Amino acid sequence: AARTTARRNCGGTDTFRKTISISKPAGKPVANFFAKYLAYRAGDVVAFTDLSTNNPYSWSWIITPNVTNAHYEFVNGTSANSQNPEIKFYDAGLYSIRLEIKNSLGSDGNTKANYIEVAFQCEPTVKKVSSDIGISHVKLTNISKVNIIDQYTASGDTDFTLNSYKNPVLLESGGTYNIEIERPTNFTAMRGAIWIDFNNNGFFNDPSELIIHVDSISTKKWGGKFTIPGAINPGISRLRIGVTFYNTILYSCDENFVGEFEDYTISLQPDKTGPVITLVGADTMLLEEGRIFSEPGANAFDNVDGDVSSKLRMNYVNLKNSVPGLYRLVYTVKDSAGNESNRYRAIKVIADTTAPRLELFSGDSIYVEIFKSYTEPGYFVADNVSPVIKVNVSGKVNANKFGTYILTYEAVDGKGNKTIK
Ligand SMILES: [Ca+2]
Ligand SMILES: [Ca+2]
Ligand SMILES: [Ca+2]
Ligand SMILES: [Ca+2]
Repeated sequence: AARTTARRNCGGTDTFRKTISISKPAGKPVANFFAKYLAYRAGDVVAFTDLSTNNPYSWSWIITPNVTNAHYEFVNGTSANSQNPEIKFYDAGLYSIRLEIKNSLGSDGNTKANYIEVAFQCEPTVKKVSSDIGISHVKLTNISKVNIIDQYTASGDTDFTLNSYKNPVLLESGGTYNIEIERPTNFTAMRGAIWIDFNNNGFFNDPSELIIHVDSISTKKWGGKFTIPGAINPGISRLRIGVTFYNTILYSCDENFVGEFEDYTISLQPDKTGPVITLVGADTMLLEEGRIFSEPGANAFDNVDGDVSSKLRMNYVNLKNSVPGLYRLVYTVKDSAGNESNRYRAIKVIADTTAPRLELFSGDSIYVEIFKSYTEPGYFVADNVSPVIKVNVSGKVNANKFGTYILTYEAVDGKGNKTIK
C-alpha cells in the first residue's frame, strides 16, 4: 500500500491511502490487435482493439495506405499512441496497420497488410424533393418478426439521408427479411427500389444488389421480402431505399429529377445465429417414481433454415425413474451453418404415491353352498414400482354355518401405499 499526502491550496491537509498492484511482465510483449469489421466506406470510423499480451506500456500505430493521397485521422480523443485508437478513413483504398509495443523486457511489432478496406460510397442526388414522392417510415423485420429497423423521418425533407450509422443492423447470409416503406400521402404514383451493396464496393449495380423494385406505387405502403445471398463480402455495408416519379428512371448513384433516398448502415455477416428451440409442455415436468417418462417434444426454428425440428436430438442426463431426484433433458440442434443451440427440460422424479392394483378373481361377493368347502379363488396384484407385492388376507369362512363372512385383502407396496378390498 502506498501512503500519499496531498496538500490543498486552502491550507488544509488530506491524507488518503491507495492500493496499487505492481506486477512484472512475464516476458517480452507480443503485439496483436483487431477491428470488428474489415470493410468500410470513406468517412467511416474504425475502432481498433489492442490484443497484445505481457502488459505493454507503450503503443505506436502506423497506418500505411496502398495509394497516395489516402487521408486518415485519429478521432474521438485518440492518437497514434493510444492503446485502442479510433481512426477515420477519408479515402478509398487498402490500409496496412502496424502496431509497435514495448514493456520493460522488450518490444514487438505486428503488421496486418491491407487489413482495412475502405471503399468510396456512391451517393445519389435529387433535384426536386416532394413530401408525396418520399419516405416517411422504414420498417425492417427479421424471420422472427422482430423489428430491426423502425425509423420515422420527414417525407421528402432532404434528397439523401444516412441513417443508423452508430448501430449497424445485422443481416445474415441466408436470412429472410421483410421491409415495408411508407409515405404520408399517395397523390402521385411513384417508382421505388431497394438495394443492398452485397459485395461491399460502395456501388449498387452488381448482380442481385437490386433486391426490390416496384415500377408504379399508387399506395402509401410498399416493400416485400428478400433473402441475403451466400456470396457476400462481410463487413459494414449499406441498404439504400430510393423513390422517384413513376415514369422516370431511378438512379441508385446518379442525379434523379425528383424523389428521396435513405441509406441504412448494415453489418453483412455469415449466419451466426443458432436455431430457437421451443419446448412443448412445461420446462419442469413431474414424473412419479417408476413411471415411464413420456416426452412431449420440442420444435426448432432457424433464421436461415426455417423449421429444423427434425434435426433435434434429445439426451436424458442419467434419468433413473427408480430414484427420486432432479434430472435434465437436453435438446440440441444445429443449423446448416453449424451454429448449435441447446435447451433444457427439468424432470423431477417424485416418490411413489400410487397404491398397488388389486383385483379379486370371482368378484367381490361369493356364494358358498353350506357344507361345501370354500376354496380361495385368488387375485391379481401389481404395483407401478415394487416388483413383488405381498397380499395379506384376513378373516375366516366357516362353510358349515349359514352366514356372511368378510375376507379382507390388503396389498402394500414398498412405500407403504395400501390397497384394501
Ligand atoms: Ca425521409
Ligand atoms: Ca456493390
Ligand atoms: Ca442460423
Ligand atoms: Ca406404488
